[in-house]
Amino acid sequence: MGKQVPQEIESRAKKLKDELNYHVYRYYVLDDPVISDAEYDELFRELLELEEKYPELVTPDSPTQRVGPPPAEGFKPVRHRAKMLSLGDAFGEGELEAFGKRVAKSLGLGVDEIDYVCELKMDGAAVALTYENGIFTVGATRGDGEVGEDITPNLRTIPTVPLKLMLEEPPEVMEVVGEVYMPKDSFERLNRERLEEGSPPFANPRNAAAGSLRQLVPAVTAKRNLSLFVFGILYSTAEIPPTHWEILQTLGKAGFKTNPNSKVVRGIAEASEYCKRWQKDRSSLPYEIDGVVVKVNEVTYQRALGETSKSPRWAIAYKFPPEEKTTRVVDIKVGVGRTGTLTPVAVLEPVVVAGSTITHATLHNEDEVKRKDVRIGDVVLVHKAGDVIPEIVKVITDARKGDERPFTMPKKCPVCGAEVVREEDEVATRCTNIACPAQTFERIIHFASRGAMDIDGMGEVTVRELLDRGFINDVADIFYLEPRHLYELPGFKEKSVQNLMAAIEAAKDRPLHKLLFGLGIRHVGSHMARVIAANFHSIDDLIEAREEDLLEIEGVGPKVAESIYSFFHQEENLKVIEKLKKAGVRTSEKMLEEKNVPLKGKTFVFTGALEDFTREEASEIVESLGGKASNSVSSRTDYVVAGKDPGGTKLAKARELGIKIIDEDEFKAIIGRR
Ligand code: 3B8
Repeated sequence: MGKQVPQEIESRAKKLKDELNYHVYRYYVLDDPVISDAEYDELFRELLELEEKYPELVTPDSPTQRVGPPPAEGFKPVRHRAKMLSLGDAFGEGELEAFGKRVAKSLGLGVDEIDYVCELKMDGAAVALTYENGIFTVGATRGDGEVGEDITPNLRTIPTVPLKLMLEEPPEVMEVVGEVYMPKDSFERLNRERLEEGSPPFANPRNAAAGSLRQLVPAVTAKRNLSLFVFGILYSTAEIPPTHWEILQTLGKAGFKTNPNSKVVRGIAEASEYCKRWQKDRSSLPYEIDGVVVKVNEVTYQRALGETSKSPRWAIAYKFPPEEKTTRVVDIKVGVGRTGTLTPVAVLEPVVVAGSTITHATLHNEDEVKRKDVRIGDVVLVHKAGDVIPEIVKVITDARKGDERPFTMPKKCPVCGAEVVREEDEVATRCTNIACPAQTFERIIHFASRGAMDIDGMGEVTVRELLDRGFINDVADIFYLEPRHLYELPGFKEKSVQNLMAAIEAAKDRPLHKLLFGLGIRHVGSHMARVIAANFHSIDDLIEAREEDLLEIEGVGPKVAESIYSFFHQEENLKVIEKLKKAGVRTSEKMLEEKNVPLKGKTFVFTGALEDFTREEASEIVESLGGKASNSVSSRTDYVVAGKDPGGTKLAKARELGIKIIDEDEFKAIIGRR
């Protein structure tokens, strides 16, 4: 310890911290400062000086800590205390009404007897903030809903993130959820600056907010003018108020900024009015919104309604209809996906739609191009809904000059030159070459992606380089890479090689559903992969499965069953799976290993004759359940199983050591065979 901190200095520092935090709150949360910037600066400098002299005074809730040191190494994973679900969407009034009916029906109430809270849906980055005894300790991104990234130092820089809750008796632990956003004007300024310095601009304020939160240097985040609206309590050791509205009030009292436009309404009709109003007025707001969130107000009703695996049943996101703009089709190119599907893509003159710059629009397939009659050179109306891929709504045929060129699907794969086919009753045109580099590339990218095996550093560029050098040809080859391979890639040095090797090693232990999703089986998305993994606990079981077995799973239809079955009956795929196993990639559920070892650490000794098993069989059963069978009684023995005519010495020894003696029936109960 350094110098002893004099009592009066310590209390002065505490007073300064509380006062400064209060003024940040007045300025940023209430937008109603009570002192001048100069006065604030003076108090801040005084605190800074005290902390320099007595470093013990630096506490996590000190306003001087808003720009602290960067995270030690990248962003660590943080598990949320409850799953951060995402909202189901309602497009249009009809779907909102349907939501209202579902809610009313489930609760056994009339549609007009339910109160809802309507909130503007911020188009930012969702975060979760943990407060322990009122002090901000951990802040994380949403991640996959269960595990996010630790971005605490960056969140600290946001003035509307309270470092200390303004509550008399803060809960022991509270995890609060909200949305970090960048105001429109800050976004525009940032992009102007980026263009000037030659950096690529952010496509929209949401990307700018998310990108700013993932900065490795908190001082950069601090300059981005981010803000936070909170909208819920994910977890608390304290009692939660009985309505969502009161939750918002409580959060406000604790020092958080909540959206001032939130409103309690009665019945879905009023909620619908609120949605319409903000759909019309959204451009008057200083930040981007992409809809309205409608939430059942009563917490007891929320609990009664519950949630699906993805979304709460008590809330819905009313999505605004997307903005539309016209632009010109410069070219129509053809991409090849991981299943070999040829997809026509319109190359557009860049245009800003709903805050994003759009340069491409998918045309899905040959029929779609024909149906819409999109030609190269056409003026088209493009539409972009939230974060989905931009689409061409229609061609402005009046704008045609006559020199527009129709599109024809190529007869050869644009990547490998192999024949392409289009099956009778299918819309997709496919490349026939299963070794087509485009497919291999896309498959590997998908396998390594965040939602799948999450191999950090296995991006497009790296995969391309590895493929070009012949270091990998399929997804399993990733696990056979050695540092010497990586050193050959441009830009790879000791640190990056180490990081990628470590990321690959870590990927060997992903849950089964991630592997299943990563394999890229047609019709098996990440949700379906979870469903399948929950029912078949290993790849081996899946290989053995018949289509009928798969069809027994709820949610699995003939299309999925057929696809899974045929995937696991293709020679190439089985070879890849074999290679994955050999490399030590986990192909079964970890749970399985734990579930099936109820006798782990338990030692059995048998004496006398058992009626239903030979001693050999009994020992095998014990071992199959993770236990041990021994021939002699010792202090490490857990059970002595006494059959007919037991030998005297084993029993005597057991009694002497106080070891439990059981009969055959009790043994059968333990092994679950009764
Ligand atoms: C439940 C409630 C997700 C959300 C929610 O402004 C849930 O409430 C959610 F599972 O994502 N972007 C909001 C916003 C987002 C959500 C929310 N409320 N105001 C937002």
